[in-house]
Amino acid sequence: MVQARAEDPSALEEITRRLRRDIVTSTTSAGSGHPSTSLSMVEIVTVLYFGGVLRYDTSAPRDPGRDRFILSKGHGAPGLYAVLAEAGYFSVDELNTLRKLGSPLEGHPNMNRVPGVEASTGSLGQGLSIGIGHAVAARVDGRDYRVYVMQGDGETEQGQVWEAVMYAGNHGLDNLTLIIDRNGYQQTGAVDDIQPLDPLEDKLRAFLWEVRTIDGHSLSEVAGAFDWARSVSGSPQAIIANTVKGKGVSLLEATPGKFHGKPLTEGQRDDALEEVGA
Ligand SMILES: Cc1ncc(C[n+]2csc(CCOP(=O)(O)OP(=O)(O)O)c2C)c(N)n1
Ligand SMILES: [Mg+2]
Repeated sequence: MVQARAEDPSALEEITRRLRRDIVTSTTSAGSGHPSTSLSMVEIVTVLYFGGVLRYDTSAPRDPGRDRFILSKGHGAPGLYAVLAEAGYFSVDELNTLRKLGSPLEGHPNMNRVPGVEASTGSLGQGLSIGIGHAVAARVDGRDYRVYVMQGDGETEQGQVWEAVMYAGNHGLDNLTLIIDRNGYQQTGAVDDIQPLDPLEDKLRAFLWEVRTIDGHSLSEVAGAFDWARSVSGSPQAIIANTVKGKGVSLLEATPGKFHGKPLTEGQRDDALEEVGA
């Protein structure tokens, strides 16, 4: 089992550039998919897989002692695939088969076809419940693995999420960390215009969670939040990561409400790749 840790921050930054490149390239090549959703989570998955957080073994993806990362916002699949390829679960070349007929890299992650995918997600609101299953199983089996779940802020409106939040708090699941990718937008507009979440920290605390809010694009803040999460005992932890939908590609950042689920054209992709600088 490895716990990959890049030697210095610039190595992590270099990984974020490659992941952004792969997200943009694979979705344009597919002609569909969710680049803006994937771009907001890049620093978080980079630190999870390369900042010494997750314990995993690409040659034994189902090792019972591994830590679990569940992408509940399954439409962020291009971002998940990019980091799994970077980690070595499969080749980076395969990313360009995204959404193509016969490819295991479906529009939403399929745990039965892609090594490293922990849960088949895409129907929003389910990942935290699945994560709770793993967290409880760790207790029952006497294992020390940890479970990380990432969900969207729009997704956080779902009823099932709050039932799961209540359960995890009541059971003090301290091996469970929820990351909320708070990029401010859902499919049809701004979260604050549709179903505001605030006071989000207070709500989670009322359900007996420990909570921390961070800048989800600061590699050091993300790393610090995971250090903190592992130090908490007796309660599940929520990391509210303030992010920018489409981060790193100015066209997407400027129009987050319009670009949900839309890939860049080839011309826009070329500009984006220059901007990303991978
Ligand atoms: C149960 C369910 N309802 C609706 C959808 C359609 N849908 C796909 S993405 C999305 C918006 C999600 O927004 P958010 O959770 O904020 O994720 P972001 O793309 O901003 O990271 C919706 C409504 C879905 N996938 N599942
Ligand atoms: Mg969102």
